[in-house]
Amino acid sequence: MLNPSDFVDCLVGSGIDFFTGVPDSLLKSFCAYVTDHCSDRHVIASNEGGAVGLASGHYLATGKPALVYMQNSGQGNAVNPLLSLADPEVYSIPMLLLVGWRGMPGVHDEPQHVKQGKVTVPLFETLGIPTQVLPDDAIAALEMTRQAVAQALDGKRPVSLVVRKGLFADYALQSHQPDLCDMPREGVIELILKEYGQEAVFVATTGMISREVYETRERLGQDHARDFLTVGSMGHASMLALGVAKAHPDQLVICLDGDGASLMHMGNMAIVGQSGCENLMHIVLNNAAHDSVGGQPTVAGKVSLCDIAQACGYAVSSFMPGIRCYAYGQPTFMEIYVSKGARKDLGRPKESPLVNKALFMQTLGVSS
Ligand SMILES: Cc1ncc(C[n+]2csc(CCOP(=O)(O)OP(=O)(O)O)c2C)c(N)n1
Repeated sequence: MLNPSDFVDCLVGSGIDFFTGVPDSLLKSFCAYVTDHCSDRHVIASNEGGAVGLASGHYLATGKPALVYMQNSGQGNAVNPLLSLADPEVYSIPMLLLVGWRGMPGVHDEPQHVKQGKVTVPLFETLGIPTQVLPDDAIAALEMTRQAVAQALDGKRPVSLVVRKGLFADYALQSHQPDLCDMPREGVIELILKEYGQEAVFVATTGMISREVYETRERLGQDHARDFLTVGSMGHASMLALGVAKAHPDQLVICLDGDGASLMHMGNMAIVGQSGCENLMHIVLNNAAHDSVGGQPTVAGKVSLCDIAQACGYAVSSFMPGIRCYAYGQPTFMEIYVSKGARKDLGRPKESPLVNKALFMQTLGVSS
């Protein structure tokens, strides 16, 4: 097992003292350690492509490579700047990528990680990025890290290290930001489902929000056919909801989003805001954290998502039980502050994504 502090010391000793990325559950200890100990040299990016951009700027300004960490789900977000900015055939910018390997072949994982897990290493190979899997032995892992940094510097190129589940020794985040509100997210989801659960169809975002929607439906004795649980594809739920809302103008469509997810592809807010779909309600459950992968902070505690939504063309509204808070001639936006954390015994959807899709389409009267 690798101690996150030893890993950071090794990076610093090898010439990397700037860290950026998007948190991942397999890198939870490492992300928590840099959040606690490297605050002036660490930026949590909104998406993995942005982190590659930031690392590139850091190199241009200092001549030093940065570390970019991500879950392998974020490879897609990073591909464009890796190929058209940092690649040796373009600006040739050294950086080290640290990539959590969800869905590693042979290790059981959630359905959304299986395909990504299979293609993680081949995808880097196709991109021409030298890639190695960090071994479990700490000394060997540190040696591989030193060599990878040297390779990035010598070749002036991105080099990646892939991280298996359980590599990092436990380290718990110390610097928790205070909660924006003491209302648990699952309690708010219950209120929303009690109010709109049988009237609207729902598109829920990646992570705990989808799992809590599923569990709350079970608890309320409601079926799951009105909910599309976007288990992967972080940041795209609002556009998915827009696709449904445009095709079914008489159907209320509610997107239940997270603050991390809405920041990840915030441009979607401008498109949804200008869509004119008054049957679309976009609700962000804001805990100012990437709660589902370890609670690392987002900037959403200090950024007014409501102001942004209003400027994008949404009607900003509040959740009021018993009152229909939508259909203002434009899409509705609600930002609801919630606390961090979830039940320890929170379950996962029992149906496969394919079954979820078929039931949801059936609800919309479409055959799949
Ligand atoms: C492209 C991509 N990057 C990273 C992840 C890992 N990930 C899963 S859930 C999550 C945090 C989501 O945070 P937020 O939307 O604020 O919801 P919360 O978990 O706080 O309810 C992250 C980073 C992912 N699934 N996809």
